Amino acid sequence: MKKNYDLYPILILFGVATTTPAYAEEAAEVRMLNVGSDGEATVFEPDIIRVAQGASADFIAEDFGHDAVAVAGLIPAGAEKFEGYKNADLSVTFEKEGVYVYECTSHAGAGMIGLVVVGDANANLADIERQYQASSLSDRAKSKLQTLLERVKTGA
Ligand SMILES: [Cu+2]
Repeated sequence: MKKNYDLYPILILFGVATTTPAYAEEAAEVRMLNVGSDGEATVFEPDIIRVAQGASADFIAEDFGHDAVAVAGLIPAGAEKFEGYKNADLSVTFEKEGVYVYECTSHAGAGMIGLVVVGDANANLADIERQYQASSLSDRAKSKLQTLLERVKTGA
């Protein structure tokens, strides 16, 4: 009996699609905005993204005046501190598991920060909670970070 080899590529594609986690199928993308969809000024949207270990995220300079820069001491141990240029898109590949806190250098004082959660947040969540009060973040950024960390812990 002759086998129908034409079906094999379809079966292979189906296999890949069913074994890939849902969050890896969409490109992780953060927009840098003057005004967020909820009316808040100078925001990263969404302010928390989750990516698989080894996956990338794009920071899109949709409005002028922003950048995305990792905050020293508030990223996983041994992780590369990413640093974008103002008004430029940035693509970052995340090799180390854990939570990355980043800010916009121009609006850090206004609390323009965001989180990238790579794999399991618990890899360094306790470290960040212990260290962020002593970090270079502004008071408004610390206050926002507290809220964001709560959302990470509750999965919101
Ligand atoms: Cu900004």
